[in-house]
Amino acid sequence: MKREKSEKLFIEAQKVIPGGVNSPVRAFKSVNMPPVFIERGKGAKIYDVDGNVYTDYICSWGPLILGHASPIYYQGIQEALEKGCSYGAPTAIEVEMAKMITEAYPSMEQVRMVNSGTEATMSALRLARGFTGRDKIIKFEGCYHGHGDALLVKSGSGTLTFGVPTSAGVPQGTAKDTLVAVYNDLESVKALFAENQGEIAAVIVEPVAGNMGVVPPDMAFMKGLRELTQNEGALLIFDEVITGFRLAYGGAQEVMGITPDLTTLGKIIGGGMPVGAYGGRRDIMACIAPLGGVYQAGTLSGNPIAMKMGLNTLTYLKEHPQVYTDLETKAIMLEEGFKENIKKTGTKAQMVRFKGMTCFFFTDAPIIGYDAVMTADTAAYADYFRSMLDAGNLLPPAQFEGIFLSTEHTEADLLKTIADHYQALKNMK
Ligand code: KE4
Repeated sequence: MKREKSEKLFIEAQKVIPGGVNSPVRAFKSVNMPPVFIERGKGAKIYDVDGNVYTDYICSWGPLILGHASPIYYQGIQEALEKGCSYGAPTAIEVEMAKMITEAYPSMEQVRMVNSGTEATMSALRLARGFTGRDKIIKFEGCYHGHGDALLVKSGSGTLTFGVPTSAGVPQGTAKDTLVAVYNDLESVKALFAENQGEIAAVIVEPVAGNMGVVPPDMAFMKGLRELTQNEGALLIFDEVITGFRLAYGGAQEVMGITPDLTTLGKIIGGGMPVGAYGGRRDIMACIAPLGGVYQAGTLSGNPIAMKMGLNTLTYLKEHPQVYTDLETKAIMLEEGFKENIKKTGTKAQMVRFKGMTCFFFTDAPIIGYDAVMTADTAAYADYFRSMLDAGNLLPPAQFEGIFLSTEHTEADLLKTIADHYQALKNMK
């Protein structure tokens, strides 16, 4: 495939944007090629500026559960725009959105809209600290919760891909209050609580880890976290920015039957527009300004146009619950096809799945946590990525990211991807 226009754009972009991109994973650095620049998307297809078409398995990193440019997102947007696009004052649609979210997530008795998943997790941490009066937090190595200082410690996603799990620029004074445990290892959490008696405000966790590739949760671990935080007077924060409205309409907490104290959301709730949210128990949310002393604000929080696109998306998902069984069926099809290919080619790799979330790892170590993920052959992933791209499949350009599916991926799309996957593995032999 030729990609001259993308290559030219990338040269231009790098003159005025650091690394030529507005988010590091988009740079395709770990797959050793210049990034493709996108012209447009429709359904499960995405078109680059050179006219190449790909089946899209990034889906904007999760928001586009209904695929690209679905008319469902856009219902009533023209009318909304004609009334204006931002007021800096409350609007009825923000109340509608808050009702939609709190009804879908009973643990979220109240919710505050923000503009990204990062803002959601940053705010949830500040709230947990303000509510408990404690400074320390626990996160898990390889989990990514956005780029807030306190969370860029041994994190995942792009920080893992680029080898900066603990980012430069995070003051030691901040990082010292971020304790890091091992995902799926409850003992590692208990040890931190024992060493920091009465000092831990919260544990923040991705209920299904999606930022070191996909690492399924051990249910005893998840239930143990709930019990441990309860006993220790710390808050349990479920970061459902990926899993919210994707794993199920009610997210991982519905699937697992676990009630966190706070939840963070993003991605799908904006329908492709910049939206995040955090919320939880009423007594905790009562600490948030203007009610309480924990400050958090935002010029464009609850933006009426973003709310309309988000509300359109959530309304559709609420009215079409079969979306979730369909997504899981597609993920199973991909999983079975990829596993068949691994067997036929004898490739040292595996396909991991948790409901609709999947990831193809170039390692045969059992994917139970961070250490296993780190055995993956990222050079092999890069070769595989380029081969799949040339065959018309846009996969996440990094081993430590999950595959995202949408309602628009058809059986024919998946069958072709499975066939391309076989060819890619065979060519690597
Ligand atoms: P944003 O600030 O990017 O909207 O959300 C941060 C965030 C928080 N929590 C979880 C569990 C997340 O996965 C994310 C962001 N996810 C990455 C993809 N793995 C965003 C992609 C990017 O950084 O460009």
